[in-house]
Amino acid sequence: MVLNSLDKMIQLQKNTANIRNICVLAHVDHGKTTLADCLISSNGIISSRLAGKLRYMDSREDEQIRGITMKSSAISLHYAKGDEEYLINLIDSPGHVDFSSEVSTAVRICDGCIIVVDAVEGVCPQTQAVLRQAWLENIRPVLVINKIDRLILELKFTPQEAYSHLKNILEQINALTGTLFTSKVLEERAERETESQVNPNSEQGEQVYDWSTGLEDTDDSHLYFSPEQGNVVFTSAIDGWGFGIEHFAKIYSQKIGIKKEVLLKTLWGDYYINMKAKKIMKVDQAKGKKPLFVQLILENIWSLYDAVLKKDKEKIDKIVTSLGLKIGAREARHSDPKIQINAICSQWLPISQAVLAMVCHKLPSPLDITAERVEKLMCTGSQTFDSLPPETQALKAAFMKCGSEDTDPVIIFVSKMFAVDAKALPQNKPRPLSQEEIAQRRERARQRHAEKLAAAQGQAPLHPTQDESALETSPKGEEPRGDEQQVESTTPKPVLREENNQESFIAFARVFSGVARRGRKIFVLGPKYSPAEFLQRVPLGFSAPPDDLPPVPHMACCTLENLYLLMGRELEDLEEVPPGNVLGIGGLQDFVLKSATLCSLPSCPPFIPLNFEATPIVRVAVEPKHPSEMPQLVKGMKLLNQADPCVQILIQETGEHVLVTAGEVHLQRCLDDLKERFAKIHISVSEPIIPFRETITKPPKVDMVNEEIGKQQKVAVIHQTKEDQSKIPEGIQVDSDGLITITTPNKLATLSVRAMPLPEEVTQILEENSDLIRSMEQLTSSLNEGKNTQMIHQKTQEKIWEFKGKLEQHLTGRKWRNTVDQIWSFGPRKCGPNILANRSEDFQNSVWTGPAGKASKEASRYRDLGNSIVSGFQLATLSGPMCEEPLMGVCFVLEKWDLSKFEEQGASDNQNEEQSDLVKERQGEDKTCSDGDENQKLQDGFSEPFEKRSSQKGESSLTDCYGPFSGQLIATMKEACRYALQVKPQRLMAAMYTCDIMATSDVLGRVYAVLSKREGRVLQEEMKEGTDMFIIKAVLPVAESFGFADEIRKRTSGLASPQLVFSHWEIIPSDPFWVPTTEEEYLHFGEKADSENQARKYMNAVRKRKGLYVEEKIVEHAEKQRTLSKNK
Ligand SMILES: Nc1nc2c(ncn2[C@@H]2O[C@H](COP(=O)(O)OP(=O)(O)OP(=O)(O)O)[C@@H](O)[C@H]2O)c(=O)[nH]1
Ligand SMILES: [Mg+2]
Repeated sequence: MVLNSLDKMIQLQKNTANIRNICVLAHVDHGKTTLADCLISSNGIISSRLAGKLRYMDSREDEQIRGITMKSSAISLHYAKGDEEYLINLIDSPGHVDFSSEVSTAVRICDGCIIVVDAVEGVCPQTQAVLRQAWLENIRPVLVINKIDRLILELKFTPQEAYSHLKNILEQINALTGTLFTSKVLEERAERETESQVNPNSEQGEQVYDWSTGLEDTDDSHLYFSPEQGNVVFTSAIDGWGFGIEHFAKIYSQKIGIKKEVLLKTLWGDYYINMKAKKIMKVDQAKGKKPLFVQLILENIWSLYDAVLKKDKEKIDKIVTSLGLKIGAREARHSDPKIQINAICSQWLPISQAVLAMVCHKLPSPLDITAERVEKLMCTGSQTFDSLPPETQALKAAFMKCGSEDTDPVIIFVSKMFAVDAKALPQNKPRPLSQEEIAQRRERARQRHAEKLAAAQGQAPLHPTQDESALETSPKGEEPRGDEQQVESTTPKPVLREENNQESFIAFARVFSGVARRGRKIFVLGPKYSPAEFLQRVPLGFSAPPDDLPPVPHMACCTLENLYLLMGRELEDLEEVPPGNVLGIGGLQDFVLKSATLCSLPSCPPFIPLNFEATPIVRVAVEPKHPSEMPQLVKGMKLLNQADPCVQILIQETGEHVLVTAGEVHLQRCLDDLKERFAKIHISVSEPIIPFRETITKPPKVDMVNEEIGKQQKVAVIHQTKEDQSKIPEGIQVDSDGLITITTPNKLATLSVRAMPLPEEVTQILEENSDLIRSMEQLTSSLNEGKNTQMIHQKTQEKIWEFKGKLEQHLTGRKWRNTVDQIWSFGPRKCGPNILANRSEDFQNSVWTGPAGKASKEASRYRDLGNSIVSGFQLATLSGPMCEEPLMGVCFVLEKWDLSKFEEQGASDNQNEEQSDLVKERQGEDKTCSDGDENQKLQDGFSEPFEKRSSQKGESSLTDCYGPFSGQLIATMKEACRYALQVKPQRLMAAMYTCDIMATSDVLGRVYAVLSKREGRVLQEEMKEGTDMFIIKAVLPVAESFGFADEIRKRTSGLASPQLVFSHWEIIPSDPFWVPTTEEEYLHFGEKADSENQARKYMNAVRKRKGLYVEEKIVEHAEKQRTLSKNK
């Protein structure tokens, strides 16, 4: 029975002060969904007997089978305390790392969160991650320490031991909060410092840089978790009980006559009670006094468990009567002690009361949204709040007010789109039966039952009664069967049947201001939308989107069609949703891909993008089993993309359809969804595609057997040089230190390029600042286009300087002199971890100076050609020579850029302008001859001396015959970069996961065995205090990770399970092109060196996948085979 009618919920939605939007966050399997079950059962949506077993919020089949949550879902609950009634919008989130993007979508639309920690496992990696997410979104957390029963039943702790263990967990989690807080305060302080440096007049005389002051001045006591503050409860969700110390403080203040306030402060902590004096004293360890928490709380719980487990009926009865509880006869007699415990404890210490009371008291309502959070939500990229247009800044007040009047702007944030079966939508559901219909049905059922009874007794079936035949609507007058009838009444109208197979998308959203009304027109703002740009184009002065709006980039207009109350597995229709509520919105699928901001005013900025912890890294190519089903697959992939916040779908240049997912479990879920829901076809899936990066290193000083290279005689030097020469075609000059000089096919320009490995720190800085580099690039291009809309804000400028400073700090030494100033571009895609530095004297341009000023025609011509050089560099960094994977950590230095011939030609073109007709004619003649030349060039490379064709006439014709000059420059630059790489020692870089494994000591050995088999490296091993659990931190190549989790689980019989998160790229030390060259190497590896070369194996696998040429000998030892056959 559902206690709360829809009307009640609608009424509660209007009282914003009593709304709590909360999500449940934790490490995987710490009991979030079980806790949610308990809270839901308090509303009568599920029976309390099923709470914890049903896992109601895990509505998908695979969630139930695997026992883990994969999607976050919301439910609205009612909670009454005293006179106050609250509406709690509860969101259950997944704990598995693969689905951490679902956590981000949940956290964004909440004001508070419940952090659940398993009392045995304590703080785990995902606990840290979710706590950080909550911090980043500025939402307030409360703590639930769950699974206390495990301390009693599994670890067999005494109450005293349990107390110390719980204290320990609290310390750990508070230490984490402390680190987050400290880093934030220091960051803010540093910001203030820079501001005062920029503005020296504002704060004078502060000479000493004192980091501590910021921390000392800031009160942080409210941030920490402590039972006396009321933000911690202890629970056992599976047994249905939980308590905060307030509950016991109230009881004991009456029982022992000590003030409740005093008890509240002392029930947790090292205090004991002197019963005679009725005084509370500090615990003196020597006297063996027990803390109050142990004596008054834990011991009672322990003795109850003890009594039930020992089946001590007398004691149980005593406890039950002393607590004044009424236990049903069925539960009291039940043989399973767990059911008895549940029955007693859930009455004694109802978990939902404890948790919901804490939520309502300690977590903020939507009205309490802080100015800091609002500003953060409104400022995308490197913008600051002050740099927003005044109209936009004014919206901050609307956020803070969270008002529901008609004049308040409507602001809604859609954090994800989720798919539901169109059948499940309220409008497509069969309408509920009226009272009369129900009565009729009941009557019919009774008659059928009577008939059955009669038949069983051997009597002839009764004829339908007059009454019944009148009721039956069956056209043939046949006797309708009960189940048929059932089907008929629950099947939606035939018109909708077609839609039944369809998925309908619902936006998971929250109203931040104003009332969302059905039928209301609203702007949909994409993440790149800029209110400043809009305000320039369209004057303000309207509150609803007009129909004749000129098209504005990243903005669309739509009507709010269907609004829903999210009730876990169900949706309820709503007409309007007041501010501060979580809701579902139907009909947005054509406007919103994954997330968006909806607003009634165009001055609203898009919300900052969700911050995802996991990077999608596991790729597979998919194709339909039957080629004709390709269109379904493409459509299905599009739907999947929309339905998952983190999956990426790509169509590669090779035509492959690729899915990129966060991990194996995520991949499996996506494939299942694709097969069963979105595409509904059979698909074949490739082996996971493992990404690599290509880079170069410094030449090694020692060989493969650790002998110094310089001292040895190179046995295979001749062989080696031959190989090197074959890689570089003739016509390209390579000097001894790797400078490549190459001329464009038309011989008009010559480029000299060198490749150098960047120091590791620099690559890291580039990776970390890719957003900043992107905004620098956007600024430059908008300035280039002559737009001046985006003024560089002071803060952005400072960030750029800081970034430059960091680069300078690491690029020191003669080799790198002035390199930072010469940086011309980053690549690939203009923001990657590779650098193009321009050392040529003819044309100076760098990323720091912005675009070259609007100068003469000459300069702009250079700029255009410069763009070609940059494009060539971008192409070269996008796919390297080893296996066409992107480059990383390489600096290309353009040493010289000789355009003199091109300029000469340009000058002569000017001279010849008057005789252009004549020239055209001649070009026609020359084309034929130069075509021949081109063929020759293809045959013998660039060997043909340029002088042969150096006549004025020839040159101009050559320009045309090789295509546009800019295109030639791009190709030549790309070639130059590739060759420059090939003359250096090349290396592959592998993607690495960090892997956290929790394991008990007896399976530790097996975990290590699996790790080392898969080339994992253990970084750290830590024992959890008070348990025999170990936490192992390791790194593992992504390439070796497939099936890793399963293997670990199997080998340890499920006692250990790893969590893998992408962390960084690492150079694979072996050289993929390695062949033995030194004497020692020959001795050690033999001439063929057939021992396995990991890097070559990876490289060849990638080349094979991409259909590139792979140098492999199919018959390795032919002579041996012959000998064998002879001997037969
Ligand atoms: N002993 C004990 N087991 C519990 C308790 N709460 C939950 N469990 C068990 O822990 C397991 C995981 O519970 P879930 O509620 O699915 O955990 P979750 O945090 O939702 O897991 P994910 O959603 O996958 O992250 C289940 O087998 C539960 O029965 C508890 O209080 N005590
Ligand atoms: Mg769950």
